[in-house]
Amino acid sequence: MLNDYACKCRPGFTGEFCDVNINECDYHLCQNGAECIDKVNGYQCKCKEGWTGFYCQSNINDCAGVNKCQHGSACIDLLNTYACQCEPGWTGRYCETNIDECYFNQCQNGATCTDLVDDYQCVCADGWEGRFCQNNINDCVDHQCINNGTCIDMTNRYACKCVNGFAGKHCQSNVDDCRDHQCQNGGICMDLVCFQLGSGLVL
Ligand SMILES: [Ca+2]
Ligand SMILES: [Ca+2]
Ligand SMILES: [Ca+2]
Repeated sequence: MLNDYACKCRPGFTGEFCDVNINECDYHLCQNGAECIDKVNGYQCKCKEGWTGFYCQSNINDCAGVNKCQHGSACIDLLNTYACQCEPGWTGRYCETNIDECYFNQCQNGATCTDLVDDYQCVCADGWEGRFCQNNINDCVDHQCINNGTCIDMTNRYACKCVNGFAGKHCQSNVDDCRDHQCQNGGICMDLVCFQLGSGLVL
């Protein structure tokens, strides 16, 4: 066969006259939804957002460089974004918000609540103590009830319950029990408390 010839194609072409650009995308290895772009003797993977690498096989580390995670939160790489894993007591996209633990507080007896990180503190009203101000302080510890008066604990104060014959805030007054006496027929009223104390007797 005279004048016959054959074409020896350059890589990437085929056909009797090398006029066919081989579509290497027919057997591409692009990953993760990447688009394949046919080239001469090769192809290129056009990655979807968040992927990188020749075959788009690598998830870009979106935590690298600057991330906005705050207050000690860990950065978690996601696809084309990231999330912040908050430490206890913080919330928000970037853990920027201090959770208000006072919203559901157990402070009692008129206490005010102070928000802390993952905690709160009850600031007790006068006369109360304890984690939640649940304890009525015993104001009788240093009471000044005298003359056998009984101390009664109240809120931020105490009262004295006096025995018969005494009165006053601290039972300090010896009442004149004869003031309205009903001794009749010449009977003489003796103020018993006064008499007993004066005579050295003790009830
Ligand atoms: Ca990523
Ligand atoms: Ca808080
Ligand atoms: Ca008290």
